[in-house]
Amino acid sequence: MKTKITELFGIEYPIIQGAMAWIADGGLAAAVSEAGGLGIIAGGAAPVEHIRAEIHRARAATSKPIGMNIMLLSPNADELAQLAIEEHIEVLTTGAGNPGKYMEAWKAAGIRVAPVVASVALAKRMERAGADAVIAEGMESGGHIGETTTMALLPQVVDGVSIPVIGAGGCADGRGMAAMLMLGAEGVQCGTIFLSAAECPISDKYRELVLKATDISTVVTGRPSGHPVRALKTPLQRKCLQLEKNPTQQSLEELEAATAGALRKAVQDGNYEEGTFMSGQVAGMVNTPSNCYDIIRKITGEAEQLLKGAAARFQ
Ligand code: TUI
Repeated sequence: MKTKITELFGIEYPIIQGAMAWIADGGLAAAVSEAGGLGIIAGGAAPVEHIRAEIHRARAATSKPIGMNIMLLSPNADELAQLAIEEHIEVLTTGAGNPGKYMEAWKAAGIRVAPVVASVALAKRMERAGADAVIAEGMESGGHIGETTTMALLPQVVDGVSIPVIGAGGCADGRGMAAMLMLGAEGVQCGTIFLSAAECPISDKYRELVLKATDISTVVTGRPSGHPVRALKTPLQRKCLQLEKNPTQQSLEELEAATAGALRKAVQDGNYEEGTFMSGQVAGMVNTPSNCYDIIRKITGEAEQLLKGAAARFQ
């Protein structure tokens, strides 16, 4: 399945695994890359030496390209930016900010850079700064999100830049992939579907909640603090929504305290009461345990069939 993105990243299928903080480790990234997509190691949630070890772990498991993500709100973003250069990471993605100040050093090191954007304006700025591609992420996504849906954002970003665009948010099967390709994407980024993969290191409770989720299982909290986050509707998210109805300085501080470390509690401990189980809106379509190889084959196979048959459907 050749597109500008498979060419640019040196991969077989234009599927990028979303960087999920505390989740996307070297094992998951290697499994995705080995299956022909692009695996991404999430940087930021852990000390730099831990991320370095995860990169080494992925390198030992696959000789295919490996990506890394830098969450720009992370206090060690500067160190991670340097780590990517030292470890000869093939592809860097960024989230939750503008990576402009790092771009020159990354390009000089020969790294392919694809920042996540939630607006056309940032996409254009990233193109001018030298980005090789952008990832247009709609608010269907799990985790930290912007305000625009994939359906509306993706074609506008495609129209706004000349570099290849990867669609993100709302893709868990071949229909989503075909739709994004029709909107002008050269590839897709998927996160939530990989929560169903055997190689994904999440607690049993996390996997169970995603597999059981429906179309209306996610909520967005954190809007008053300026960092909206989509996650499964669990006791902590309900408490956040309640407190956000009448936000005061005190309640926002209370929220901040309840939220700190809540993702780790979900991922590692499966703590239903105190965890934040980040997930995209497609959780309702993620119903069966699988593995990275089968997920990538299924999505790309279905998309190819749909696109091949499209003309015949409307005669
Ligand atoms: O970054 C993500 N998703 C994330 S990061 C994360 S960890 C976290 N936990 C708690 C609070 C905040 C973060 C969990 N999920 N996706 C990429 C993404 N980037 N989504 C939205 C954006 C974005 C938004 C605004 C990027 C740039 C931006 O504006 C930057 C500017 O300077 O204009």
